[in-house]
Amino acid sequence: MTRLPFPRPSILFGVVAVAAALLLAACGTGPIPGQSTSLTSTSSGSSSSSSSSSSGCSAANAKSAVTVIANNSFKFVPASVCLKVGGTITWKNTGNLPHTTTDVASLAANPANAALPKGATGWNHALQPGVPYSLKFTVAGTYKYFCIPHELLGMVGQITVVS
Ligand SMILES: [Cu+2]
Repeated sequence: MTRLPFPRPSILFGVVAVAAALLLAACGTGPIPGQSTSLTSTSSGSSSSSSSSSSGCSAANAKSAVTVIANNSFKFVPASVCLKVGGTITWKNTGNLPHTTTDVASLAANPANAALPKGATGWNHALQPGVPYSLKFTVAGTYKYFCIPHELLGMVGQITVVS
């Protein structure tokens, strides 16, 4: 596993942990709507009904190129993306804090914040302020990703890729 070049001072980690505890105390469970418990259970059939996502994402409304902003409010905007297979997402860090876009379960504080369709490859890339990063998605399914330093503040995103 590659490690990112960011320093992770323990004082920052402590702040993040405290903030996350406060958030959890205030909100209970995660705020992501439309979460499904059957992310990988639809891959057994060979029928072409690949648009059965819980997020309302289908071939009709999927986009082929989407820009996702990472901002100083510890959010990915939009947090949920509906993408055509073969489409590209470009992340842009419009703030002045370092972020990452990461879909590697072993790098997550909560592995539920990372999800990959079968056959897809995870990624972990630093998002420096002002430096865009693009990724092409060739495997349909549901992806969940996060920002390593801000995962516990809720900096998470979801990508649904449909054919
Ligand atoms: Cu971040």
